[in-house]
Amino acid sequence: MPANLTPQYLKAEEAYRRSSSPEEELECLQVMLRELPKHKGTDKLQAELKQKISKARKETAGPAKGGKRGGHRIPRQGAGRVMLIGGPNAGKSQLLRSLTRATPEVAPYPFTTREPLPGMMPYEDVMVQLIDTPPITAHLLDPETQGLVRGADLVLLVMDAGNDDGVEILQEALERLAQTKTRLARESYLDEDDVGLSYTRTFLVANKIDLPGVDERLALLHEFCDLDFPEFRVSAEHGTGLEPLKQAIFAALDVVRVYTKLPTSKEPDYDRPFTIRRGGTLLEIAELIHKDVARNLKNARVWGSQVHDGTVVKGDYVLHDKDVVELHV
Ligand SMILES: Nc1nc2c(ncn2[C@@H]2O[C@H](COP(=O)(O)OP(=O)(O)OP(=O)(O)O)[C@@H](O)[C@H]2O)c(=O)[nH]1
Ligand SMILES: [Mg+2]
Repeated sequence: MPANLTPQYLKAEEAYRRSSSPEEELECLQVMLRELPKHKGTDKLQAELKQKISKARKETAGPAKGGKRGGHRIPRQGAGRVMLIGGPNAGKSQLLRSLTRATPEVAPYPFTTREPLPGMMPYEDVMVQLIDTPPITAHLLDPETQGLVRGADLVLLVMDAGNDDGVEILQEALERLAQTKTRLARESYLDEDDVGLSYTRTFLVANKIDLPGVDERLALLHEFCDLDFPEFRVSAEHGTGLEPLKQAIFAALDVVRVYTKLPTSKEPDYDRPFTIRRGGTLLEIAELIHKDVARNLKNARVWGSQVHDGTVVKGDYVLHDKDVVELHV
């Protein structure tokens, strides 16, 4: 890893991984190139960044603008984006049905889902975006799905643990992904030595545990596959094991909820919290409300677990889960 990467570089890199439009990608790449320490050790990285910038430029200028392009058709919504991926017939669509109000087609034969389809999963007082996808096989990997996985906060790798071919089908999907620069890991990161290589944090979801033989199949999976993802056992159809999965999904997003209140009202708006990454500041909340609020922010009063009630803070104040803030512009 090249040494001395600035906080600005790392921030831009994280934004690049999560970007949802070519324009955003281009902007992040330009910051990355500007912030990259220029010396022999970063020559390769510099060249790669330049290449990506020129590619992103073409994409933002090209006729495809605004059209369908890998992963950018579905806008980001809610506290985070979670992809449901896996081999055919694993129960991805059934899982989306069980966790959200979306109604994708579920059928007892493979290749039912043809394109990514989002749904919103309620968790406590926030919503999380889940996206069902077409199956991945040795010969099939939908480019839009691949793009979405790169920018996602979390992947649920769904395995059919109720059928004997489940292990092999999952392995095939993993092998297909391993041939691309979009891979799965315990934590999300970009490979520093190969900017295109992106890893997305993943949970293994063993589905159909209402059927017999699940333990044996999981043992087999671990014998043949060196997977170290956190593991959840569920029956999407019967609703078994979904609560712990939901909790873990929310925890993995690593967001804090912030309730805003007007100076004139006694109570904050408890129905619709804003969510930001843990470690985020008051200024980020102001930006979510409106660019003008961010620009004109003087200070805010905060009620929360970490401060005395009504403490006055500035834009760089780091928020905690369930803080209530009253912004003054
Ligand atoms: N027994 C059992 N069957 C399930 C469960 N979840 C899904 N199924 C069944 O498995 C079959 C496939 O489910 P889908 O949700 O369509 O699977 P998919 O992964 O979306 O399949 P593709 O769209 O082809 O990739 C259907 O017959 C479902 O009823 C479960 O928890 N238990
Ligand atoms: Mg499906």
